[in-house]
Amino acid sequence: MTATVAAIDLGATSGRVLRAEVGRDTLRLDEVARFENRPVRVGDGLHWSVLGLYDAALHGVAVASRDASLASVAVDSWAVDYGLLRRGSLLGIPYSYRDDRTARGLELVDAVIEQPELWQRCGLQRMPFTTINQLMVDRERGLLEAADRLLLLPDLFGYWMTGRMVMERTNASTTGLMRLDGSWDLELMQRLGIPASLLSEVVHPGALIGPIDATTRAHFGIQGAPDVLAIGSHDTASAVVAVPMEPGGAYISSGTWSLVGIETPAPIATREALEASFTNEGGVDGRTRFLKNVMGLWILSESMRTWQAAGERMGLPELLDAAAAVDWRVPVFDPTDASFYPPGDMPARIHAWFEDRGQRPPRGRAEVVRCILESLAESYAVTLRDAARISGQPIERVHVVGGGSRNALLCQLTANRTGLPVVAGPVEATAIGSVLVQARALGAAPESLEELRALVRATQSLQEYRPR
Ligand code: LFR
Repeated sequence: MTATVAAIDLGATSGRVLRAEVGRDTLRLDEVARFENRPVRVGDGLHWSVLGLYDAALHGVAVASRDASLASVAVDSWAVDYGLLRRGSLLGIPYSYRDDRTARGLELVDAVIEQPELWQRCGLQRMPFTTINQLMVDRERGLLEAADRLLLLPDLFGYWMTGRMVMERTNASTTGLMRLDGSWDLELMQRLGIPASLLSEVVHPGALIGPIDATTRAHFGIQGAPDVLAIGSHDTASAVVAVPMEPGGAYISSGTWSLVGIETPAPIATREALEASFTNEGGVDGRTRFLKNVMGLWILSESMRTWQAAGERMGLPELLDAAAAVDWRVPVFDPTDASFYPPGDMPARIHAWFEDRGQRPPRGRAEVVRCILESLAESYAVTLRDAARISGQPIERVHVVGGGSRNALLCQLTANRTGLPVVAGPVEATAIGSVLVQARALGAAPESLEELRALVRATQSLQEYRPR
């Protein structure tokens, strides 16, 4: 038996819809829609075009539902961002986590609770954009007074499709409002003045959210009556499901961000983990994603954008070839520095980073690209060493999944700097994690994560890089 299912995967720079046929020995995917995602700046800040994304995604589902009977659909996206609602209507336009109001949010949270205590409770890496910080800004601006619910973006899409409001567990774990054991931190919410009435019932990956309602199906021309299922709706949670790893394996989920870490049976909320800035996010099947958010190809894509605006005609493949040919040992910078979070002229920021420290900055585009990739690879290597030391789980092999797995230079530099073999692929790990968990819920795919990963290994093309 196989199941035909669809994944809506929203990334910070693009979204896509994939249709898949999944069985015990089958995993075939095809992309049916791809669309741009660009946050839009208006007077009060940087927002996501959620209606545009919803429209493009549901038209994609309609395409996926033609000439195949779709059993289910699921949505994932980046974490932390949300919509506020009142009596079922969305209030305002959801903010992008890259809006700089988050700096104010951090201050507001810090005034109530100190970082070590917060860490003990939720186990999350200190990041400016965590939901809890954003909510404090909403509160200060009086927005929470108007709201009676909060839905993270995949849950908002699920609600729009089905009429049912839920909060999926893996994404909920990125809000800062959830304790390490998966319960809501009601006491903390009270201290912060965030009303608990904003929360909805928590569902776990695999749960049925509900059928797509008839009005929605008719509006978008969706054939049949697919169900909306919960999956790891935090994109990184779904990506980790599809990492074809075995014991000793670590992962880098590489896209706009690089999420670097391991899977552990339980959270690790030790002082060492706090000091090394690790996060404990909820994984599918109750596992923990013990990882660090190490920035990602965002620095490169923003650099490309800056150069293209200045008339550069060389595309990414040519620039990567030129970067591979750079033959001096370029210096490295710390890509996790907060100065690289907001959109803008990354080459200038990199230049300033070295100048401020009295070091020779890279010159020319090829050197800058090489410098970005070497810096990312170096921070991966440090992070993986920390992950192994703190968890006591030895790391023998590194899996790179997501868009960055296509970047051969980055994969090779990662192998060199970690001294470990790197296995690259699959590129569409997030969508694969979504369709596997859907198919499993429908009884068409194997039960354990280990078997699901074996299915990925057996069906997807993977590339190995040896350290040089
Ligand atoms: C990756 C990701 C990361 C999260 C960041 C912001 O797409 O979901 O896991 O830290 O985006 O939400």
